[in-house]
Amino acid sequence: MSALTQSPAWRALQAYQTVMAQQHLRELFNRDPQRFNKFSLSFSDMLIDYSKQPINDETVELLLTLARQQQLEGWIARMFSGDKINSTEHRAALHIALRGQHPIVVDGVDVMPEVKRVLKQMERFTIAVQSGARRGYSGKMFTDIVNIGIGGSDLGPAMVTEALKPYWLNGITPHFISNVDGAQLTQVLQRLNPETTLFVIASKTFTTQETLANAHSARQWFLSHGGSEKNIAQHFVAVSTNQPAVEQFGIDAENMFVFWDWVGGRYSLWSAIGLPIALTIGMDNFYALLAGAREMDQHFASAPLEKNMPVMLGLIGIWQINFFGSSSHAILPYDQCLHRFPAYLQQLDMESNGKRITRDGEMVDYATGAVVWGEPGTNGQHAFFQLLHQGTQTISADFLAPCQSHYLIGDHHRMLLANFLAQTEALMTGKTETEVRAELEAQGMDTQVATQLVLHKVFPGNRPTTSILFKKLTPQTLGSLIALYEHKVFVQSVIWNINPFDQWGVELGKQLAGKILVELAEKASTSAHDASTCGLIDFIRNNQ
Ligand code: G6Q
Repeated sequence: MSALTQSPAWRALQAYQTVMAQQHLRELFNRDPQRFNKFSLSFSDMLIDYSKQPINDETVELLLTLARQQQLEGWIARMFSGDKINSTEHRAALHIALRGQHPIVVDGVDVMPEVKRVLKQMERFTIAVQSGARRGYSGKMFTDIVNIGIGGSDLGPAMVTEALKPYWLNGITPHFISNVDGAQLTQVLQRLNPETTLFVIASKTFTTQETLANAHSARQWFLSHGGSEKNIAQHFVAVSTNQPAVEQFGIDAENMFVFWDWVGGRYSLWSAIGLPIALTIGMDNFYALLAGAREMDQHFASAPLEKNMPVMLGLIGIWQINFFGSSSHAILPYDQCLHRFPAYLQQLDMESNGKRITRDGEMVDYATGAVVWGEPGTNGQHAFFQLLHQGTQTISADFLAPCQSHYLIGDHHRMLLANFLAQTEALMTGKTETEVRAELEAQGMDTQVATQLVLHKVFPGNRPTTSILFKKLTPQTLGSLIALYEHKVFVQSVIWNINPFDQWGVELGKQLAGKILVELAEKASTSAHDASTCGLIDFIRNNQ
C-alpha cells in the first residue's frame, strides 16, 4: 500500500465517506440553512458554489488536512518560484510567468525580460497586420488567419477565440487546422484567398508530423494559387521553441515567435502560441486575458487553502474520484461561446493527470485523473442528461454560466439561466416516489397505470454538481477561469504525488505512426505487428 492510502488523512476521509454516503443532499440543505454561505467562494466577479456536493464542515476539514499532509502550500510556492517541478523532463512549469510581472529565475536567469520581449514582438506584429502596415503579397490587407498546430498548439487558441467571438476585430477571421486528415485543410483552404491569408505554424517542437504535413500542404496550396517563393515570408510565420527546424522549413527567424521549454504545450496559450488570439481580438484584449489569469494566480498563491478557489475545486474532485469512486467528470458550460471549453479542459486535465506512476517512481494504488467530457447547455439536456439524472453511475459535473450575455436577443439568456438553475436543483433534490405518485394522481391517472409508471419517473437526486457563475465572459474573466482550472489540475496532481507536466503517452503516438507510415506505402504484406494490426494494414492496402 502506498504512503498516501495508508496515511491518517486518507483513512479518515475513507471512513467519513461512509457517513456522508448515507446522507442525501436534500437533507443536508434542510439541516443547515448556512450551507450556501459556507460552501461557496467568490473572487472578483466569479462565484463558485460547491454546496451541492456531498460535503459538510467535517469533510472540508479532512480534505484540508490531506492537502496539508501532501504539502500543497509548499508545492504551490515551488511552482511560482521556478523550481524544476516537471521532474521527468527536468524543467520548470512556468505558465504563470507568461502572465506574471515579477522576476522569476530559472537556471540563474530571470525569464521575465524574454517574456516581455516576445509580448512586445506579438504586439508590433498584430498592430501591423490589423492596421494594414503588413499586407499580403498583392497589397491587400489580411482577412484570414490560419493557425496550423495540434494538441496544446491548437486547443487553447481555438477555444479562446471561439469564447471571445464578441471581441473579434472587424475584417479578420481565424481558422484552425489540426487534424492530419486532409479533409480539414481542404475544407478551410477552399474558402480562402491566398492573397489575404496569413499562416501561423504553431509547434513547440516543430517536429510534429501532423503539423508539418499540414504546413507543407498549405505552402504548396499558397504557391499553386498565385503566391511565389519570395512571398512566403510575408504569409507564413512560426511559433516554436525550435529555431533551426523553423528555418529548415523555410521560415525566416525574423518571422518567428519563440517560447521556452518551461511552457508545457497545454499551458501555452498565454505565450506566442496565443498569437492567433491576439490577431483576432487585438493585443489589448490579449493583455486583459493575461491580467485575468494573473489575478487568479495571485489568489492561488496567497489565499488560505479553505478560501482558495482552485484548491477547493481540486479537493472536491479528489473527494469525488478517490472516495466516491467517480471516474468521470462533466463540464457543462451554459454559454455557447464556451462550446470548445470541455474539449480544452479534457486535454488539460486528462493529459496532465492521466498518470499512474508517482513522483517517487512507484505505481499508484488509488485512482488519478477522471475522464473529462461535456457539451454546452442546454443541448446536453436533450441528449445525455438522462444518464446524469437516472443512470446507475453518479457523475459529478461543473455547471458554468455568465450572468450577462453579449447577445441581447429576446428572453434567451433568462431561459438559459433558468435551465442551468433548474437542472442543478433537480440533480440535487430529485423526485421521490411519493411526489411522483401525487403528481400522477393529480393528473387523474388510473391507479394501476400510475403504479406501473411510478418508478420510471422517480429521480434519486443526490447527484453532485458545482456551479461556477461569472458576471460576463470578458477576456479578463476567461483568463481567470482558465487559470482556475490549470491550478485545480495542479492541486490534484500534488495530492496524487504525480507529475502533471509531462506527457509520455502522447510521445508514444508520435513514434508509432511514423513506423507504420512507411509500411503503408510498401507493396508487400507486413508481418512486423500483431495479427490484428497486420490484418488491418492489408485491408487498407487492398481497398486503396
Ligand atoms: C501538450 C502536449 C501535446 C502537444 C502536441 C503538439 O501539452 O504536449 O498536446 O502540444 O503534441 O506538439 P508541438 O507543439 O510540439 O507540435
